[in-house]
Amino acid sequence: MKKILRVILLCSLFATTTFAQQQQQRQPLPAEQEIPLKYGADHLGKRHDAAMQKFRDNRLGAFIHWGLYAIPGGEWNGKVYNGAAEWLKSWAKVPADEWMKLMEQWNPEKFNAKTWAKMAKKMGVKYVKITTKHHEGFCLWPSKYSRYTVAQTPHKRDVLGEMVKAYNDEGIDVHFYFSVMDWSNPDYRYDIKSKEDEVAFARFLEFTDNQLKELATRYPTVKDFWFDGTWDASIKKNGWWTAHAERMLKEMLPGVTVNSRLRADDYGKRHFDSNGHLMGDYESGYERRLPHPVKDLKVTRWDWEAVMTVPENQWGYHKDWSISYVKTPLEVLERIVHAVSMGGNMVVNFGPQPDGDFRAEEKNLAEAIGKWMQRYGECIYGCDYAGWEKQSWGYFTRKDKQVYMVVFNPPYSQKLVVKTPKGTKITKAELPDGEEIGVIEIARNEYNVSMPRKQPTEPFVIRLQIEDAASAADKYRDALT
Ligand code: JFZ
Repeated sequence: MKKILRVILLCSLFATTTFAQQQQQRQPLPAEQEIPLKYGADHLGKRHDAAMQKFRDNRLGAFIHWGLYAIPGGEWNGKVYNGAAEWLKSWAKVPADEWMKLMEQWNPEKFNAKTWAKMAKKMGVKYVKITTKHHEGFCLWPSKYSRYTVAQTPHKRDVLGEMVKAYNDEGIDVHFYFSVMDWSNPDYRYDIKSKEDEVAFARFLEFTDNQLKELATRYPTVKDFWFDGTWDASIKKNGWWTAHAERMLKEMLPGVTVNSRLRADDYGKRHFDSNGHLMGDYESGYERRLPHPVKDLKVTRWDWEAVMTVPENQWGYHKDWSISYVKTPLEVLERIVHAVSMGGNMVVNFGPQPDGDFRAEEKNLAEAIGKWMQRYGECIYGCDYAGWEKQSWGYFTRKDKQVYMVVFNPPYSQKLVVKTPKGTKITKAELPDGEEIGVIEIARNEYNVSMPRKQPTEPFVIRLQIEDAASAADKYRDALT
C-alpha cells in the first residue's frame, strides 16, 4: 500500500514539473537567461500611454490600397491574372520602366477626399491605413526623392495630403502603410551577396530614411506606420536599420505606433525577437485569418491588429471579383467582433477604382457595417478581451464593468448560456436601448440569459452589468467529500 502511494506521489510530482516546464517554454525567458540584443524589442509588454490607448480603443479601421495597379486592375496585355492585383507587375513580369508608364494614365477624375472621409465616417471606422507607397514604388505624395510620384502625373495632386486632411477633419486617425521593398529603385536588393550589393543597399536605406522623414515632416498628424515588404534577406541582415527606423519615427512623432512587421533583430529574427519579446508596438501577422478563439488566447498578452480583404486575396482594385469568394457584410462583421473579443483591432480593406470612386460592393459593405455600428458599436469601440469562456452563440467583449454578449448564432432553446469567472456576478442584462433582458442564475457561475422579446433579424448585443461577487454571500455550498 505504502509503495503504491509513493508511486502515485512520484508520478504526480513528475507531472507537475513537466507541466511547469511547458508553461515556462511558452513564456519569454527569465531575464538572466536572455541573450543580449542590440536591436531587440524596444519596450517589454503592452504600451499604456494615451496614444497607444487611442490606437487600441479605435478597434475598427479601414485599409486603402491605391496605386498604379488600380489602372490595369489585374489585366495585362489581354490576360487576367487571378493573383493579388497590386502584385500584377510581378505576375506579368513587367519591367519597372514599362510599369511606370501607367503614370501617364493616373488621372482619378472622381477622386474627392471629402467623399471618401464621409464614407469612412458613416462606416464607423476610427482610423484609415493608406498605402503611401506599395511594392511598385509609386508614391501617393510628391516625394522629392523619387521620379515616380503623383506630382509627375496628369492629375498632379497630392492625394495623400488631401486624404490626411479630409479624414482628420472627420475625426478619423490616419495610419501610413509603407513598403520598404521598392521595385522601382535600382538600389533595392533581395539579398546582400557582394560588396556592390552592400553599397547599393546602404544607399537604398538612406533613400528610405529620407522618404520616412519626409512623410513624418509633411504629415505630422500621422498616428502610425505599418511597414510591409520587409521579409527579404537583405532586411533580415540589417536588423539594426529596422530598430533605427522605429526609433527615428518615435523621436520625430511622439506617441506614434509602429507594427511588428517592420522589425528584425540582431539575428534576423522577425516580429518577435530572439528572446521572445514582441518588437514594435503591436503584432501585425494576422492577415486574412484570425487567432482561434479558444486555442490561441496567448494573443491577449500583446496588442495586435488584423487586416482583411473582402475577396479572398485582393488588396488593390481588381476588375473581376468573380474569381474568388467575396465575404458578405455579415461575415465581415463577425470577423470584426471576433478580433475585438480577443483584444485585437480589425482593418477592412478597400481597393478604390482608378477613377477615384469605390466599386458598388465596397460602398454597400461600408454602409451595412456602418448601420450595425451605429446601433451596436458600444460592444466594439474601447472594448477588450473579457476573459470569459467562449460560448457557441457568439462572442464576449468587455469595457469596465460591462460585458457585451454579441450573438451571432441564437440556440433553439432560446437560452443563452453564460459562464462567469469565479467571483463574478451578473447583476443586470439589457439591450443597448435599455430594454431589460431576463437573466437567471442556474448554477454556480452559470446563467441563462433570455432572448430579446422581439426576435432579432441580425446579430445583436446584450449588455451585462457585472459585479465582483467576492464580498457577496455565496449561495452554493460544496458537498463535503
Ligand atoms: C503584403 C503585400 O504584399 C500585399 O500586397 C498587401 O499589401 C498586404 C497587406 O501585405 O502581403 C503580405 C504580407 C505578409 C503576410 C501575408 C501577405 N503574412 O505575414 O502572412
